Amino acid sequence: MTKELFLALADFDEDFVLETLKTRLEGGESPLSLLKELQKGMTLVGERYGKEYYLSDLMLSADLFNRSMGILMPFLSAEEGDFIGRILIGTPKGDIHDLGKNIFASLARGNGFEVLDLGVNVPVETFVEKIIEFKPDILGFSSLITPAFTPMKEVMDILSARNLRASLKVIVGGGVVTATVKEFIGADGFTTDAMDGLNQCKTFVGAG
Ligand code: B12
Repeated sequence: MTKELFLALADFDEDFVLETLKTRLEGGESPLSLLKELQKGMTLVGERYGKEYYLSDLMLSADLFNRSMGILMPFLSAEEGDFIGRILIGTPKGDIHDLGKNIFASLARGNGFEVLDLGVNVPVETFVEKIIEFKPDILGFSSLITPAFTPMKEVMDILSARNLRASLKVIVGGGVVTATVKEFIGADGFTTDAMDGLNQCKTFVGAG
């Protein structure tokens, strides 16, 4: 029996993962369904972390995931849509996870959004300054660790205090995000899936 892709990723079976991706893409499989399998593999790495895996294993998984995305990305961002809106995105202060953010940013760019990506570990004030400068329709936070929830709330509080909140839609994405996080920071949407996030963003700008 052939090995499952998500298991191969979590076991760091690099040759198998990269070969399987190429073969299945050539066979006409949807890059989005392959992405879902890779994401499942990363979730499994997360579950193994603290048991049999260490920080070095998280780093290994990130490296293999990036190589895999090198193969998938050209297929994911192949479509170029008409301009439908602007998204400002970033990973808040204290958090350096960016694999999912980068995927969402590419997907959004390939679907007609102009995206300004502030990167990782973004200070609260930088979010606010760049929102004033770039005037996005949507603010997208990417958040993978719980300590990053408070800085997001701080950004939101400043936006409300300066009357900048009403003209923006806000979405928070990332593997650990739930409806509770959305409520805590006062966002309009949340997601753990880039495609679902893209659909929410399209609806926000009336292009859904
Ligand atoms: C890879 C990884 C790392 C890598 C990150 C490399 C990188 N460049 O990103 C490294 C090694 C750096 C790392 C470090 C740490 N990590 Co880490 N990491 C992971 C792991 C295994 C996978 C995350 C990942 O990339 N998944 C794959 C991507 C594609 O999925 P995703 O991020 O969810 O993104 C998808 C969607 O959510 C969505 N999306 C993402 N962002 C956005 C934004 C918007 C706007 C939208 C619409 C959509 C969207 O689109 C993506 C595609 O569908 C997770 C496990 C997990 N369950 O997630 C732990 C995990 C997130 N890490 C964890 C921890 C604890 C840490 C460390 C504190 C470990 C340590 N002791 O130092 C540090 C924190 C460093 C810091 N200050 O940020 C915990 C967090 C627990 C918590 N609740 O706080 C997790 C959950 C592991 C665990 N089970 O304990 N980590």
